[in-house]
Amino acid sequence: MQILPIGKNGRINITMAKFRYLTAGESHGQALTCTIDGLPSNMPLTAEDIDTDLARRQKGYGRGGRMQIETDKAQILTGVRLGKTLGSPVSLLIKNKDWENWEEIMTPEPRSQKLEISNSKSKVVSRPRPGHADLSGALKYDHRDLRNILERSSARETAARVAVGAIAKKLLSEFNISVMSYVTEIGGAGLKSTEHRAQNTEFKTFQAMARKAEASEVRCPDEKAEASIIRKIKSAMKNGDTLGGIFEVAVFGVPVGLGSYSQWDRKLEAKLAYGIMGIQAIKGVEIGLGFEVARRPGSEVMDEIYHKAQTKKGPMHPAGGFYRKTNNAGGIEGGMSNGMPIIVRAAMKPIPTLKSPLASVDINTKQKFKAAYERSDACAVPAASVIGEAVTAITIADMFLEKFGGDSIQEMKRNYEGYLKQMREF
Ligand code: EPS
Repeated sequence: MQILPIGKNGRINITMAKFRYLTAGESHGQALTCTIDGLPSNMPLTAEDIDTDLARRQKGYGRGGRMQIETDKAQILTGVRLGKTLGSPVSLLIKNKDWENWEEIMTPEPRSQKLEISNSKSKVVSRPRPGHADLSGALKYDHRDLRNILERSSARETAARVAVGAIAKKLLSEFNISVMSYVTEIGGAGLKSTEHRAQNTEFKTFQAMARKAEASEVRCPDEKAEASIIRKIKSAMKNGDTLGGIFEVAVFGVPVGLGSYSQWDRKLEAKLAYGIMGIQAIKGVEIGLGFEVARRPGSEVMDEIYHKAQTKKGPMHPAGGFYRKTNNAGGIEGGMSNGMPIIVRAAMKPIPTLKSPLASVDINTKQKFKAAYERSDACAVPAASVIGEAVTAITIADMFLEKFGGDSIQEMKRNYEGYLKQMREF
């Protein structure tokens, strides 16, 4: 880990991520791009590894017309040669097919007075949508056209984040760590009881749920729940309304000891919540049993500790043979992974772009109006679940690099094996 020194301006030290990335791009601009720094060399990586997740993010019942236009594909621009990472920054390009319909409006070129086009044709937006970044963004950045805000605050940006997440997953897969997700609720319908709560510790159970989710139009692993969710979305669409929901991400194979109890900004829950809360429209995060811990006595919350002796020749156990029969902690105790599956749950609010718009005020005339409506999705919770996987994978990859980081994948594997040996001999 690198520490930024205290600057003359008195800023405090902050820990710097090992896996760093930035995304760029507007929703109807030419393309999305991202740059990733901190990947080891010699890691196999192809565009197909990324495109699979890009396609998964585009699916879901309740998506609007835009997804009929786009077929997201990543072009690897830098940092990879002959199918393997070089150890240099990896940068990606994802083209917006819709750009050709927006070129005149979104062009970076200055527009000459002569060619000035009318407000309706230039798609100037002056009626902010309640719940969107429109109004606060316009006031903050001093824009009179809300398009200058909504183009970047749009969830289109998450395509780039999913691409970064696919690379993080690829790195984790080198260490047999897998990330999966499914939707539990949409608009109040779905798996509401504790049956979906991640107290189960079995990889196979989660894998079966994730497989079912993959085949579901709303990424829900339960057929009855899926049907009730689809009914809800249909009715919301009919009413010109939108719906939010809840998804759960599970990570398997994480060794003991990612994160640390020693400082607030090194705690694994804190890092995971930071990543998840950074997704557009997310309003809540839970780890493991989540808010339910507040309703139960300690005896029904803590996961009791057991041990199974390890044979010297047997497979290395990530927690030296220590295990739990329950996983209320969601795989994290004291800010550190404990060897059990990591379970993160998140709540997404409904999309603020409503076909039956809500009350708003025109920023120019200050008159009451109905908010602007732009083509949008009625529900994007299934997509959010794939984005949740991506940001969770990025956080785990970052913490993994912090603990086992090396310049090459071979060096990381040596470091990791040494740690597993330490666990076995503990
Ligand atoms: C979005 C509005 C819609 C969504 C978009 C997010 O786009 P458009 O305005 O082009 O119809 O489809 O999501 C994506 C483009 C995507 O790739 O997920 C918004 O306002 O946030």
